[in-house]
Amino acid sequence: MGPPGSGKGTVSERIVRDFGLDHLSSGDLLRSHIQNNTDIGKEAKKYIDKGHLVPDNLMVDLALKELEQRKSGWLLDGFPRTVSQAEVLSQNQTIDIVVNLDVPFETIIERIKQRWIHFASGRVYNLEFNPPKVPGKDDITGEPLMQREDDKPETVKARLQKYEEQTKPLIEYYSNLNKLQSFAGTETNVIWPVVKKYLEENFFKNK
Ligand code: G5P
Ligand code: MG
Repeated sequence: MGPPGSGKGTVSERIVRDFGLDHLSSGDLLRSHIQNNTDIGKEAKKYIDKGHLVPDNLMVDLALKELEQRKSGWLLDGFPRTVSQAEVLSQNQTIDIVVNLDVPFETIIERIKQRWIHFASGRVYNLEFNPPKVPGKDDITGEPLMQREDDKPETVKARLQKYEEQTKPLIEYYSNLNKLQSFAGTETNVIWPVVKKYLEENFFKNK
């Protein structure tokens, strides 16, 4: 977990690369529903475009259904995002470790301006930090990159505010359960080796 733009997607890609977990990003899942114009996508879009969270019941049903299809070893990115989502999740699944990315809002606002994504896969680029090999094109498929609708400065402001109000309480929730480890910093390349070492020593060593 972590605020919008803190690097959840970027760090998740590295965890998947190095540890081979199955990555489920709630944002990517919602965006694929929007792109396919499903009923869930139409409903979710109303909230996402304003920078609000989609309602808990919609999100929980969607995420739990996805997890049931995945046998073992998954990594959640962006879910749960409210205490009520976390409570339902814990009734259905076991969480081993919660990684919290603690990145200042000023850093996030600058990063998001430069973000481009490959919609179909969720691969994330940044014109400064990890630019695509060919400008405007996805490295793997060569398909065009896009900017997210909710990355407009006004919407980013709303997302950060919703994070403060609705998601930050989860830090205490998982801390009280002794599951949370926070990693503070402004650069993913500095945070990542520390996250990796922590996961190796505290989780994957016994797997
Ligand atoms: P999402 O899609 O989960 P957010 O807002 O939580 O959206 P986001 O924006 O996807 O999170 P991130 O994954 O944390 O950000 O960050 P990232 O994409 O890896 O990195 C951000 C940018 O910074 C990228 O361009 C990356 O390349 C760059 N970058 C990374 N590290 C560095 C660095 O060190 N330096 C620099 N310069 N750049 C760097 O959710 C979207 C919406 O869906 C709904 C909500 O409406 C939400 O707003 N939603 C939910 N609603 C209810 N409940 C849930 N559980 C929901 N999940 C999603
Ligand atoms: Mg993301």
